[in-house]
Amino acid sequence: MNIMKKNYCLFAASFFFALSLSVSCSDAVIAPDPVLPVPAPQQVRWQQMERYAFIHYGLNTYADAEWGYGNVSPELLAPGKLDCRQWARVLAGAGMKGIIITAKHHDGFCLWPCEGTDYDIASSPYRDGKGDIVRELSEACREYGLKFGVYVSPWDRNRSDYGREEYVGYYRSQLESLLSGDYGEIFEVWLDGANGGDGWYGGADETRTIDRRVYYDFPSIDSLILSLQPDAIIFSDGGPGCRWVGNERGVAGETNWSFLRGGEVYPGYHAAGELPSGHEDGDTWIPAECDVSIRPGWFWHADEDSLVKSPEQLLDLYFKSVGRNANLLLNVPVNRDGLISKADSASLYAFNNLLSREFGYNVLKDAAVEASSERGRPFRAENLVDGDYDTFWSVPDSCSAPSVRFSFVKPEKLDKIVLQEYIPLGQRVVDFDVEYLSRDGMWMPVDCGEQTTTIGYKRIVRFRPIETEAVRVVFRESRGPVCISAVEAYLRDYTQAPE
Ligand code: FUL
Repeated sequence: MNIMKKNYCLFAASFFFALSLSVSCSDAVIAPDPVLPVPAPQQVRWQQMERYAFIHYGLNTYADAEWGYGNVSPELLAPGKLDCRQWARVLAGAGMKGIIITAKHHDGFCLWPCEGTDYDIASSPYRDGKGDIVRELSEACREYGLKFGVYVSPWDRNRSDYGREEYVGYYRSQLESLLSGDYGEIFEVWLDGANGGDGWYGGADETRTIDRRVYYDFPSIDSLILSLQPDAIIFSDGGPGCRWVGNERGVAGETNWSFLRGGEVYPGYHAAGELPSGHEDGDTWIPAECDVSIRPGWFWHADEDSLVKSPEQLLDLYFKSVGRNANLLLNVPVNRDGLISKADSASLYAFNNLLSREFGYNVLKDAAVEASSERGRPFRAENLVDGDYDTFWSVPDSCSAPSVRFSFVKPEKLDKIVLQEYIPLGQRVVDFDVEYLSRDGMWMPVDCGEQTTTIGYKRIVRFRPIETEAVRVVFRESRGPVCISAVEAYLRDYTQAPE
């Protein structure tokens, strides 16, 4: 349908636009009813963070491993120059809004002094066994205005009791110690889907299989987390706070619904192919998060220093995650000195500069805005360009396929458009088109090479640069009247308002 859609008759489209402008839909000033499911307020705040960093660091950093077996000595953790303030400074400087650290990865080693195990930082030479990297980082995050989150692997390849009920009690006590408030507010708790397999298991050195659906009793783990940190977003393959995007390349679906069918997706879910787009018929708000590493591995390896993603690659990931209604969780591993390497910080800063070049000046700010229909003054089309997410343009319930047009005094150049739905009332848009007025007065589709289906919290449509006197967005299909918070348009390296 989508390909066919691109071949529609332009004449008919222009006729439709002219017709819809002349039809006056009945004026209603109450906001549209929500279209379920809708996000919790903390999910809206989380989505507004857009991009934040992962840090993978631990014994794997020294053992040159990705999945530690759980048998490496804590003696290895002896970073000469470890400085959590450097991590926070670099990441905040690169525009990240928070940091999530591997407090415990699959090897079971804890970066904080953890009761119930001696496979932790207290057994390492770091600060003579008196260190606590979770605390140091949480304080550095506060200092640099970043939110702080923890990755706490359910799988533990070190524990002798892994696979038995006792282990689940131990795991819960770990969550309690991390989330009880000692480390301040935690914005996200990351529950990985890798669960069970071979490991050291206290010397048993064997393979252990658990039933991923029932072993941990995840619903009660979620309740425990939320009882301690009510605003925390819980990540897992199936949420409940946010979901895995289904790949580790950092790429969301062009069509991306922020819903899943409740209770269907669990950590280690078999049909990960459903996750980039979500479930269109889902009944539970579970938006996507794109986790991806700046290097091939999640942990630091000397031989990957030359393989750090370039600023242009990071920019592309931004468009394919944040630009497709997902959040970007970008991993930046800390090296053996206990620092973010220069290669990584250089790429991150340059990526941040590229973003400023991409989004320098919103050319729609000076445009005349004209909608095919409006739902009364509080929902007028000018809300699209007022820079306030909480005001939005909407149309009467009876209006289908509305459109909005932006006209310039003189031709403007642009190469991308940013659209935002007002998600507190639900995700609605199913199908839309971006068009521009050609020199001969025809409405032409922009050349974006992507499906223009869902929008959600944010959708960025990049296209071959155009020069035009007007652009318009036609909302062809929607689950209820559209509620659009913002439409912006940009041209790379265009940073000045016109004279
Ligand atoms: C995966 C883990 O197995 C990797 O080691 C890494 O932590 C990544 C973010 O999630 O599932």
